[in-house]
Amino acid sequence: LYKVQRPQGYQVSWHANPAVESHHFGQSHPMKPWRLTLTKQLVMAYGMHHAMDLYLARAATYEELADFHESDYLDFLRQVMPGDIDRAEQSENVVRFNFGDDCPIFDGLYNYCSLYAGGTVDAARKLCNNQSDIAINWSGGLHHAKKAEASGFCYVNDIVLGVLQLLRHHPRVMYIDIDVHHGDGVEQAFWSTDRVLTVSFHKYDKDNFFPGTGALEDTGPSHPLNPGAHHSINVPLNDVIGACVENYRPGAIVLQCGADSLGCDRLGCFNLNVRAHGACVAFTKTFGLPLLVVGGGGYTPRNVSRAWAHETSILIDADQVIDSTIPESVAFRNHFGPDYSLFPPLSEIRRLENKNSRPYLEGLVEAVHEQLRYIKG
Ligand code: TV7
Ligand code: CA
Ligand code: ZN
Repeated sequence: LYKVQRPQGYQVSWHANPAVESHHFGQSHPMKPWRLTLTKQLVMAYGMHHAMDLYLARAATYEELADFHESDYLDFLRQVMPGDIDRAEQSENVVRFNFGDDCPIFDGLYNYCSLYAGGTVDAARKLCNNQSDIAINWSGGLHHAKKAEASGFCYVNDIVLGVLQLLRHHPRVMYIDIDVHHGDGVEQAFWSTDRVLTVSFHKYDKDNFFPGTGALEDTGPSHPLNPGAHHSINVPLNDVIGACVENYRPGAIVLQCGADSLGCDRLGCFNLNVRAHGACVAFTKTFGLPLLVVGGGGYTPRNVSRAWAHETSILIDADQVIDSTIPESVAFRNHFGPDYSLFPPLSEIRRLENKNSRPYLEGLVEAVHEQLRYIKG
């Protein structure tokens, strides 16, 4: 049996509640909380759980959710039932709060939301208490939720709640989002403050790709009396994130690891492999700052679980010691065939044209560096 050593000199905490995993968005809906089961099975089969402090996530309380969300919205979320989508007396709120195909009302919805949010709030508090240096909640990362609106499979914005906790202890917090979609909910929540720097990498196509926001030019409200003026996009991590951290000097970093930026994702159209996605996590870790790591998108469960298991191994400093062949003992091992590797050749399975030319990328980097002149920590 595999057993991984604890990392030297720092503590990693794992925040999860298995009750999250059994919720269903509906047969054909791409969001499958079951991917969390698969991730946990991999992490355990590799013995990585021996290297972390394991916490059973509590459900976030109504009051905790109300740190960001409006009570009208939370009241609705708490009392809706499957079927209300078609019930006339609820139709006004269903529309107002944006429930529907992307954000269905399913059994246990409020329970699901409060559990994934509780995990992120707990994780942030452990970082603030110095009881953890890197805190992980793979069930969180639901970056589209607005204060009174569900959006893009997200109902409650656990990231915003986590950042709000971190802001109690740190003057500045940086948010990095490698999900293929724009982290619009987090950006919007902190649009008017210079205490949070949000950086999202994403596919941007105003008319054809959800949510259609996050252009390079959308850098924050430019009014001279408004302190928030900072948001960036679509950029090679090393060249940009390093400069952002150096300039902004955050006290903590929140990293959203949406795995729909991997090749072969059911919804995404990027082409990262598991190692490349993991390299973003490894790079973020090099700053040695308190780090809150959350999940997010990811719609091909076998690859989501590979990526998040690999990233867990990076965070506990065990990526060099675990075997790239998926352990014999793992539950649902058949999902990982025929290669049974942690690192399948994703970018060769579905050949995609590289639409980000060198000059285009250089232009983006240049623009972000230009923008950094306005940002000082
Ligand atoms: C963080 N893309 C969330 C990403 C949210 C993306 C969308 C779907 C989709 C929904 C389904 C479904 C789907 C195959 C894919 C404009 C619309 C088009 C709903 C059918 N199959 C994250 C949200 C995005 C729901 N939404 O960042 C039920 O794809 O593009 C849209 C909006 C209107 C609504 N319709 C889709 O990764 C967690 N939705 C099948 C069944
Ligand atoms: Ca993103
Ligand atoms: Zn996404």
